[in-house]
Amino acid sequence: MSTNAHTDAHTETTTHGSSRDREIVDARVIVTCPGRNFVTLRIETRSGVVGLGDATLNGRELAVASYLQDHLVPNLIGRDAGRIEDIWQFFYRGAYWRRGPVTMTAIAAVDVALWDILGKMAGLPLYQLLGGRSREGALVYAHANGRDISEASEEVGKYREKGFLAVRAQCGVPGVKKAYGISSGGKPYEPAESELPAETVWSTPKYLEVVPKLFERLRADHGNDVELLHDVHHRLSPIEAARLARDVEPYRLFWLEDATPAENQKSFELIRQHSVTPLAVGEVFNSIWDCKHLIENQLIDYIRTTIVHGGGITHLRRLADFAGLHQVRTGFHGATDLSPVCMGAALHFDTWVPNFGIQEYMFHSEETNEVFPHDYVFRDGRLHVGDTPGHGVTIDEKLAARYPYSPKQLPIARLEDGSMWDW
Ligand code: CS2
Ligand code: MG
Repeated sequence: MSTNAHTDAHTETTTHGSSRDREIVDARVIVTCPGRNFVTLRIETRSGVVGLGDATLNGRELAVASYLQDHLVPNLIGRDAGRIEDIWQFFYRGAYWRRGPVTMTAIAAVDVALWDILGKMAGLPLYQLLGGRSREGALVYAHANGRDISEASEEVGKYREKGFLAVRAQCGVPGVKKAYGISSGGKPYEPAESELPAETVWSTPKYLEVVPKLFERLRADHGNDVELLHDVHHRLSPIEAARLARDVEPYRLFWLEDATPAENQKSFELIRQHSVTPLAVGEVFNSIWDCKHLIENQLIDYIRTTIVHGGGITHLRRLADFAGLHQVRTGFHGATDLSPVCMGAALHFDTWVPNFGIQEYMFHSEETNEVFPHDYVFRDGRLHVGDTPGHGVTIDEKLAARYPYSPKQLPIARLEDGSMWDW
C-alpha cells in the first residue's frame, strides 16, 4: 500500500484514483419506454464517474428493477467501484437463491456499470481493459422476415444492399396465424406487444414443410456468399429438430438457433447424430451451468448467452473462455429488447474475445437511439466500437423520463388442439 501527499495514509492508492474516489455514492434504476421498455442501472462514484448497465428482461422488466432497487442498490452504496469481482461474488454467492434470469440480469447491470466506470477511470475503451483488439469490427447479422417466402427473400436482398454479410431469415407459415418472427407493416419485430400475453397458435408439421423451401429459394435468389441463419425459437422436439437440421443441410446455414428447448442439454445429442448443420443456443440461459454439458460435449457451435442476461462481463468472460476450450464460439443475442447499453458492452467484448462468432444486430428505433447515444457504427457488414473510455453508451435522462413504462408481456403459443407449447 503506498501513500502520497494528496491522499491520507488510510486509502489505498492505485492507478485508478483512490478507493475514496471510487466509493459508490449513488446508484439508481431508470425505467424508460422509447418505443419499448428498457431498464438501466446508473452508478456514480464520489469522484463523479458514472457507469451504466442494461437490466432489461423483456416482459419482466419491473422484476429486475425491483431486484436492483430493493436488494442490490442498498448494498452498493459505500463500496469501492473498483472491486468488480468482489461485488460480483458478493451478489452471486450472497444471494443464496442463485442464478435465474432476474437475478443474473440484475447482477449483470451492476457488473457492466462497474466495468464502464473502470474504463472511464483508466481512460480506456472496455475492449482494451479486456485484453485489446482481436479484430476490426464484429461481424453482425440482421433480421429479414416476410409473410411468405417471396417477401422474406426480398427482405434478405434489402439487407444485402445495406451491406450485411449475414442475414437471419424467417417467413410466415401457411395456415399458421402470427408465426414467430414476422413483423407487420414493415415495422421491426417487437414480440412483447400487449399487456397480457397474446395467444398464438403453432403447427410443427406446417412449419417443417415451409422452412426447407424458404432456404432453397434464398440460395437460388442470393447465392452462397451470404451467411444465412434461422431461429426455430424452441419450437421442435429433439427428433423434429434433427429432421429440420438435416433437411436444411444443402443450404449451408451459418446456424440453426434454439432448435429445441435446451433445459435438457442432452437432447442436442440427438440433433448432432443426424446433421452437420451448425447449432446455436442460449439466449434464454443466464449462467455457465445452463450450457456446460452442451459446450463440453461440443453439442453446439455457438453460444448465444449475452452480457445483459448472463451475469455481465465478469461471468461472460468465464463462459467464453470455457466455450473456447471446446471450439465453441460466441454469437451474442442482440434483439431490440436488449438496450444499446448492452449492445455497446457486447461489442467491446466481441472486439476482444478470441473465439468470436457473430453478433446479432436488430436496429433499435430512432427514439431508443436518442435516449441512448452511443459511438458504435455499422460499416462493411460489421459493427465497430469507438475508443471512448468505457463502453461508449450514455443515457439522456431527461428524454428517458418522457417515456413512462408501458406494461407489456411476451406472447405464448398453443398447438392447434390447445395444448400449451413453447413460444
Ligand atoms: C429472438 C429474440 O433475436 C432472437 O434470436 O429469439 O428476438 C427473442 O424472441 C426476444 O429477445 C424475446 O424477448
Ligand atoms: Mg432467438
